[in-house]
Amino acid sequence: MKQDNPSDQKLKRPKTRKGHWIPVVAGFMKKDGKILVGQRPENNSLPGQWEFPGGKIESGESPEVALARELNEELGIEAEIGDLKLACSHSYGEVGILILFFEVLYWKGEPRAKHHMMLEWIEPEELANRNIPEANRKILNRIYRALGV
Ligand code: DGT
Repeated sequence: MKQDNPSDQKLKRPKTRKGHWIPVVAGFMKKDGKILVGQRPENNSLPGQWEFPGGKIESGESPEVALARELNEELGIEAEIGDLKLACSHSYGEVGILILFFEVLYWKGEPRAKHHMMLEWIEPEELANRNIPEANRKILNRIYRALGV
């Protein structure tokens, strides 16, 4: 009798599945006690919300490489990525995101808004008053702790 080969099973698995999870990286950049946030563009998801710079990890990238690439694309800087400070998950119905927040140790160049509507250095406490993604709002206390506030 023909046995099912486990690798055949794998091939049969559909590429897009309901309930899939997307890995995302974001950076904590600090300067003079302030943190850098960017306002998401109008033509994107979560338009106008204030986020930490970052984005989705692409196939084959380590989280650190993905974050350095995103910071280069979004801010035009060359950044050195430090430690993983925080991880959280958030479900938007059928799609979920897993966000890894890293400390950004140093960078070369002055951040420019190449992708965001606006960039701003803000006091960390100011995050509570901004329109921020629900994924961040629900862990704001953990974000403050990770930022050392
Ligand atoms: P693309 O190419 O338009 O899909 O954009 P990417 O790769 O720049 O990624 P993006 O920003 O659309 O995806 C990041 C997802 O994570 C998005 O659903 C928003 C969510 N998110 C929640 N909190 C944050 C945050 O603090 N920073 C960033 N960058 N994304 C966050």
